[in-house]
Amino acid sequence: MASTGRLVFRPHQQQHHHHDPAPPDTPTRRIQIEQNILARNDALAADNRAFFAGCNTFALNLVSSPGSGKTTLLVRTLSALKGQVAMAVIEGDQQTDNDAERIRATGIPAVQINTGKGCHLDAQMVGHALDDLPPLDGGVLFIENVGNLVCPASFDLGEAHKVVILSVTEGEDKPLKYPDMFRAAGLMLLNKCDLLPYLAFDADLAIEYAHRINPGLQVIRISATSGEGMAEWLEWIKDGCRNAAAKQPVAGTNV
Ligand SMILES: Nc1nc2c(ncn2[C@@H]2O[C@H](COP(=O)(O)OP(=O)(O)O)[C@@H](O)[C@H]2O)c(=O)[nH]1
Ligand SMILES: [Mg+2]
Repeated sequence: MASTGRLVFRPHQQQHHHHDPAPPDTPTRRIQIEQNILARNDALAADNRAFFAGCNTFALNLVSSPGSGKTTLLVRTLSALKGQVAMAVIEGDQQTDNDAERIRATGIPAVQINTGKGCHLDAQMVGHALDDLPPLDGGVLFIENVGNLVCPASFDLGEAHKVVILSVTEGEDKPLKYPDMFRAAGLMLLNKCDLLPYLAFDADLAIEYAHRINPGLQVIRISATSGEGMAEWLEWIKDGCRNAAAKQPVAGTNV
């Protein structure tokens, strides 16, 4: 596994409601199974969070529809921060390790997780992937989730923040249609802003909708292509790394 850096999760290994084999599939039973899965995930996410705290790692869970520009933004971000901040990437997709290959081309280590039929990463998958990554003391771990605005909202991975990427080609009302995701996020990147002159997309309206769902949501207008907004995003990441480190007790002091 370490040799290819790619983890494949087959359905029989997954704790996922779509594959539960229990025969009496009543609504009550289904709710019970979902609650058990989420409780188990939350416990493993707490383990990941404790691990990140113990090694001063700022972990970000990047969530969006397919094609909003997560990997493109990541590649640009890694190239900009390389040499300043320790970084690694966990890539989630149903199939292929194309995105991990794109990340590795920057020289930053990446592990690909293939979820098979699964529509999201879970805390257990991320915990396994951490075994294949170098320590990142004071650095940042980017987790690119499976492209999907629904399921990843419910699964805590132990991250400091979910970062939701909405691109201007997707329609202003996505925050209203998929409120759980926008409620769960700490930052929204409004990507592909370079295309605004060619579209009827109303960026102010999209941001207003996002704030209707989550009034405290921070928003950065960005373009992975033109570089607009990149400086603000990079500062946000560096601030997060500093805060993650500041939360740690200083070694050798007894307060
Ligand atoms: N015009 C424009 N295209 C972008 C931008 N970011 C990504 N793309 C394009 O959007 C497509 C999907 O990008 P990708 O990074 O694979 O999206 P992902 O599925 O979210 O990882 C690619 O063709 C990118 O070149 C951007 O800021 N502006
Ligand atoms: Mg991608």
